[in-house]
Amino acid sequence: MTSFDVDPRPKYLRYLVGAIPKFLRRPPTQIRNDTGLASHSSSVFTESLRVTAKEVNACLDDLLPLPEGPERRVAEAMRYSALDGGKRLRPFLVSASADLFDVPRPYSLRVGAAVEMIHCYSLVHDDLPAMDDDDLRRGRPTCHKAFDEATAILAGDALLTKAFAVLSDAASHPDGLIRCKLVAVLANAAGAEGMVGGQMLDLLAADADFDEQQTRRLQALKTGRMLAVSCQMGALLGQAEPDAMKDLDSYGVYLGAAFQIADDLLDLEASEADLGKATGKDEAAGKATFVSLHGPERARKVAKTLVDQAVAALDRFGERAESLRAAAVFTVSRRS
Ligand code: GRG
Repeated sequence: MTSFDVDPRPKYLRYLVGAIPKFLRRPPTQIRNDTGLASHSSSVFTESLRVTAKEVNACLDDLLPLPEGPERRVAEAMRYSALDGGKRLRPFLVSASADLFDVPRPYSLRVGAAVEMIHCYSLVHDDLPAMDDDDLRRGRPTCHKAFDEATAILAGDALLTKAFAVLSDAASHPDGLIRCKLVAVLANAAGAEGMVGGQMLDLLAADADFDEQQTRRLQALKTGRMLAVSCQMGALLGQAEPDAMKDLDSYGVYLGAAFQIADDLLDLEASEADLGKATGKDEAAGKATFVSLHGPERARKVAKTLVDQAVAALDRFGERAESLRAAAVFTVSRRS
């Protein structure tokens, strides 16, 4: 059992539940109260997320050394942007998905670190004056404010390319074909057919009246793809059967959609201090979000339904997927 699989229930209860045929078991969502996870499960999840964040930080620290010489400056900017801060939700999804298949932890941590590098590059570039033009990220000056614009562009570029160097290294998985598949799925999710494509739509959205379908597509690409691919990469590491792979992918897609609605709600309702970044920017730019199209109440309901769908997609994994179920609930109950 890994630190993710901490089960708060007494052993006899776990044994009893395990002995009940799956179709007779209460669906996991019904175990929870209206506010999301029972507070104990929620705190177990928060602790698991914290433990993963610590492990991933150590991995990133190893993978991003500081060279001697004047080029050291770009490495400093990479470390500034990738270490210290961030929930590390994507690495958590990689390792919790990989845990379903008993993947050795060093592999899933490296793969999670690679995904986080891409996520951090996207934040660095998103904050640039040519994009969202932000001064604050994760409670600190954005990379281009702490360094300069050119260095921030290079730091983003270097984090992006480093991610693929990490995946192609045999330390990420001994099987070359699996490493190749990991590179391919991440490249597709991050590129013009995924996150970058979504960012393009996001830039266009400021001058266009996007309807619901266009808004959903934008968000699925910009935010959803990187969350969904994290689960897919965990499954690839575990050489999951196609059906299991498909279910984990569905889980990731539902979770990604719920995450984005929660992000839009936070943008509207949370404070800059809580989020560690500027708020209210989508509204100021006149960009459509699910919240602006339907209002916060309906958005909250849809987010909850998406969480239920994410949870239901995990049925085949039974008790072992409890940390992924908790992650889905966390995406909509988080405060930052
Ligand atoms: C520049 C290619 C390129 C893409 C940018 C990720 C992104 C696309 C833009 C960031 C803007 C944004 C707020 C998107 C909404 C969802 C999102 C990615 C939020 C940040 O993710 P968290 O909450 O952040 O996981 P932490 O800091 O915890 O890692």
